[in-house]
Amino acid sequence: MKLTTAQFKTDFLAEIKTLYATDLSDTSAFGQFVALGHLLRRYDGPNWTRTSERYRQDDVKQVYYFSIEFLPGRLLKSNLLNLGLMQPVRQGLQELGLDLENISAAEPDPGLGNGGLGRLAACYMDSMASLGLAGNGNGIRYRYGLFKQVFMNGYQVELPDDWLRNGDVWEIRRENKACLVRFGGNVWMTPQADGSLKPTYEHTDDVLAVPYDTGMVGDHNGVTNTLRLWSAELPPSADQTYYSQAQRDRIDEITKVLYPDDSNSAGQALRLRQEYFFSSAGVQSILRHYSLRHHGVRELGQKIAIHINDTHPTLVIPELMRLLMDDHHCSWDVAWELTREVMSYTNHTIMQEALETWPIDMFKGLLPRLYQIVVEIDRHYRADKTPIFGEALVNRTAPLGNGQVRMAYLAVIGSHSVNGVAPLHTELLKTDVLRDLYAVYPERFNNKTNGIATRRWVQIANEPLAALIDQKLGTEWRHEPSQLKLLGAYATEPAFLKQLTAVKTKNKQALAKYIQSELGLTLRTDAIFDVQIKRLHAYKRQLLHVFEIIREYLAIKEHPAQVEPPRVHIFGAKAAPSYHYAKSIIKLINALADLVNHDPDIGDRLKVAFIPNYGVSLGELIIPAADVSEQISTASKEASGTSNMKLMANGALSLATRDGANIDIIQAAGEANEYPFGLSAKAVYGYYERGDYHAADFYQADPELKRVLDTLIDGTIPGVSTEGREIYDSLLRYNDEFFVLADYESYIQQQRQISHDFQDQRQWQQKALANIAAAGVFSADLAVARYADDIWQMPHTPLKA
Ligand code: 7GP
Repeated sequence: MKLTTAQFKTDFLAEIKTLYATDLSDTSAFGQFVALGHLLRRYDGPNWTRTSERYRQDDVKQVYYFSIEFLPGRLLKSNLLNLGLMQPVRQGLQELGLDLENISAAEPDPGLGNGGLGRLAACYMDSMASLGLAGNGNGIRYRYGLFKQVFMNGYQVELPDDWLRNGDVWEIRRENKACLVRFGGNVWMTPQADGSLKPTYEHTDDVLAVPYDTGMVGDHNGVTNTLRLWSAELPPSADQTYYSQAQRDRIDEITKVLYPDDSNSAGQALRLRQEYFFSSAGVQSILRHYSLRHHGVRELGQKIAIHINDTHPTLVIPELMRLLMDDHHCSWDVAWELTREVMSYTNHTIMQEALETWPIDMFKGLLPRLYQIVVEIDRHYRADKTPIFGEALVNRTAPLGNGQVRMAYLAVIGSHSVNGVAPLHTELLKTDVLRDLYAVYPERFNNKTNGIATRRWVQIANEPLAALIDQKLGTEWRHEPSQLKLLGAYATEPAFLKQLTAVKTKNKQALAKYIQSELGLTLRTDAIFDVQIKRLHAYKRQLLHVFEIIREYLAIKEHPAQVEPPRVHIFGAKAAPSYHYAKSIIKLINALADLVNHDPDIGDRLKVAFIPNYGVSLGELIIPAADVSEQISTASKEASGTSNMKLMANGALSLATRDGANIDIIQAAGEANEYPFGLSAKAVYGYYERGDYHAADFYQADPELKRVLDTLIDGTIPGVSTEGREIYDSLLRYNDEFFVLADYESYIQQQRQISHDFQDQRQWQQKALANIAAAGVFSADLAVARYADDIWQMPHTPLKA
């Protein structure tokens, strides 16, 4: 949209007056943020209304992306960017004596997700709007997001994240669109005159699902889509006193707090209630909306796609069956055909413990009607498939088995598409995790490699880099990230490489300033910024990175004359509160940081910064400042990774195992521009098959490794006698589940190579450039276009691949 600086200033001052009945000098940065948010909503309002109207009038197919997590990050700057208002607003604020950065920092960052899965959902919302796809998000409006992490004496402490305390400027509460979700009680089916069955419910606990909508603004295209998050409330009732306090609490609890588990199934009745709550409310509202325009449900498959982001929303399958049969009078066969046509499922992990299952007794008690339907799905599956695949395989793969409802199997059986998120991951789904179901439905399996929103992760997070790219390529790359590859032409232009170094230094200074103020740690910006940011999990192997730090520490202590380029090791990672081992690693890193950072022999040659409370906003600060991107999971364990893509796009070189999308990154940027190492997935599976991994052999064979490991238990690192012993034992007594010791040597070798290569800044920046130029391949726009083409069958703005 067009907006002059002068007009903006007038509008902004008027907004301040209306909201606060005072003038600008009397407002806080947060107050200014709220006013700016209101103003942007006003500017964008016509787009949002027009978008919904156009979808309705043209009766376009709509996709509903169901996800129990969304991690959108702050929206102020991304809305400004996508509306094309960044320049006049920044300028106008400056003329008023304000700073956009300050105001943006006052915006709460909604932590409605744990990690990669939730952030991916948010990147995809941005891309759907930017592609002009009729894409809707559907999730939960948690009153408390993921816990706020602080460190006390080096230990992780979790504080509540009260992100809604001052309200949310972007959301619209739509009580008129609320629906009822039923739990518990009894249900029985009564035959009707026309031969159909009608359910009668008694003693159910009814919960009111109230939607809150947030506009998802497309990239300069006038499109604003909707992210709908549901909140659980007391149903409107004539006699409110009927609800006891316990009942009120039970309702309140449903959308109160996000489960802090990542790559782990949370086996709690409350989690199951959350899952059914947003699945049911979402599907009800889809059908209600659809029925406004259509008679009957025959066209459902042409007009609606429902995407199941990991197994948490799988109950959309039996819920759609329920509504089609009980409310729309479909036969089983018609309902089943429509359901499978509409549904598609993405798997995000191969970790066994993340494959959700629910005890049948719990499921039946909480969702009696849904249970009847799942039993029926199970019965049909067994009847259809046993003659072809035999009883053993069908028993292994049916939705009901071992006293459990098996969500992943239900998701595959009830969908027309199942995808993994990187080629290796999809391959492992076919050959390992979902092997038996792949035998039954080979045509359903496909790969959709993850992607990231370069708008947020380059244009917003790294303005200096974006401006430099503009100088060379113009601005088209901002809407077509694949054009980044044209940067390759400048690899031999020394002046440009120098500018790249200058950009990186500027970003390192910004991060160093933050670390100085938060951790009181002074950093050299000519040091190698070696970054690992992701959830704390044994398979992600922060521990391997720790061993490199110990090795560097010992090397400086023992051979002070040997000079390597200075290093800063930067971590950001939350551990699930109940994940004891991960928390021990946090304590170890903090204790090591304490030792290293205060040792006068070390000085500024080596620093360790564990930045607390990692999340989207901190990612935007850390990623542009990284030289090295640590992607060091045990091969086969990381489904894809997405921080690997964000770091690459910002010119960090990957120190990476051949796991997840690292493989594709290494291929896209070229082996020579990354630092691959370690066991392959095949080698890891080889160990599993032969059962001949002996971690202790590596310890015995490599004196340097032995020396490093011994520091865990010999008092070298003060304050970790318990944690050090626990970790040491996990490696040597319990045989190192994630092959840390097997990969140590090749990892260290690449770390040495990095220290060597970093000294030639020209060559280093050429490699960084190769990474930036290749990053366009991993644009979320391209990924979402592939979902639209292959899975959802939806037309969209064409993209130049
Ligand atoms: C993550 C995967 O661990 C990561 O490799 C991938 O890039 C990301 O999803 C997006 O696809 N998985 C989760 O965050 C998660 O919670 C458990 O998985 C269901």
